[in-house]
Amino acid sequence: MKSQSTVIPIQKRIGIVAMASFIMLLLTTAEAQAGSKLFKNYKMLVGTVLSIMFLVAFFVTIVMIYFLYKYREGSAEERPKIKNEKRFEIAWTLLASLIVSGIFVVSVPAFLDATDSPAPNQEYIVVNIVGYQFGWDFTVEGQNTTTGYVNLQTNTLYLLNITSNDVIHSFFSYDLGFKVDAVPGQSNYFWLEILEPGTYLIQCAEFCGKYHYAMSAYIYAS
Ligand SMILES: [Cu+2]
Repeated sequence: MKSQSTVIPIQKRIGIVAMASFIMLLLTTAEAQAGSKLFKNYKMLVGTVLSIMFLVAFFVTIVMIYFLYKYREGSAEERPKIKNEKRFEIAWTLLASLIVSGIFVVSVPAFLDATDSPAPNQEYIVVNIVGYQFGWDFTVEGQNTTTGYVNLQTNTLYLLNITSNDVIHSFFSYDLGFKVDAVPGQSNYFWLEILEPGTYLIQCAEFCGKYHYAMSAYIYAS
C-alpha cells in the first residue's frame, strides 16, 4: 500500500517539471536576435514546434517509465489488468490531432511571408552573388565586387540574385532565415531586408567538395 500513496505526488511533480521546462523553452526561443522578418517567423515556429515536441517526448518517457514499473513481471495478481479504455483512446487521438492542427495554423502566416514579394513600387538594390569552390563573390549594384563579405544597410530592400560558376552550392544564413540554392547557369532570387545591424554568417549548405566546410562569408549590416 506504501507505493500507492506516492503515486499522486509523483504525478503532480511531473506536471510541474513539464510546465517549467515548457515555459523555459518558450523564454529561450523568445530572446533570439531578429535578423530579419523571416528569421523572426521561423524562430517562432521552430521554438513552438520544439517546445511541443519536448513536452510530448517528456510526458511519454515519464509515462513509459511509470508503466514499465507498474506492469512489471512477477506476482501478477497484485497488479491491475490492462483494460481497453475508450475514453483514453479518444482523448489521445483528439489531442494529437489538435496539436498537429495547431502547428499547421501557426505555420501558415510564416509560409505566406516566406513567399511574399514586396510592393511593386518599392525601391530595391540588386546584389549579385556567385558561389564557387570554395567561396562567395558579392556585387552590390554600382559597387565593386567583394569576396567573402558584403556590406549592406539595415531597413533597405535587397534583391539577392544567387548563382554558381561550378557546382551546386547553397547560400544559407541561420540568423537571417534563408537558404537559397546556388545553381550553375541559373539565377535564384531572394528578397532580403535586414532589421538589425550586425555580422551575419553565411555558410554553404550543399556539400560541394573538399573545402565545403570552409565555404563561408559574412554580411556586415550597418
Ligand atoms: Cu559550396
